[in-house]
Amino acid sequence: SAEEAAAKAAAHLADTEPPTIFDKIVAKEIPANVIYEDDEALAFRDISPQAPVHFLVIPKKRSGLTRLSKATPEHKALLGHLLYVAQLVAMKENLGDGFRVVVNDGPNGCQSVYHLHLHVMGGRQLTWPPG
Ligand code: IU
Repeated sequence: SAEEAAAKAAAHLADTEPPTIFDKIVAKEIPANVIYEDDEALAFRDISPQAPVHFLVIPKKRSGLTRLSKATPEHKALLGHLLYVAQLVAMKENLGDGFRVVVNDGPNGCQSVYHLHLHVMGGRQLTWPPG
């Protein structure tokens, strides 16, 4: 459909944006404390943890997802997979009492790395609302 073609074109355009430090982590060009990996996703500990457990889940291929708001219908399966991995690794990290998943989008969301990533935080009583 025309809508799908437009979505494909948009995804291609977004992928022409410069690589980020997360591409180097995926390529193992810079070290990271990787705690989970499969064909599509990587999870590693955040370098600046905001909770006793704080890791990031990212797609290995950015696939145009510089930020969540770039998602198209083609990304639905990948987005579902990332959320699935978030809880899988949370359970491996003994966060059975609860945890939080956050996606910062854009300037107002305080996003700093433009390669989609889910923050997973836990290991203490979290508070709500976040700042
Ligand atoms: P943000 O949602 O884009 O603001 O989050 C980026 C996160 O990536 C932030 O929590 C950083 O501490 C983290 N991070 C990292 O773990 N390793 C790095 O080399 C870089 C950032 I640069």
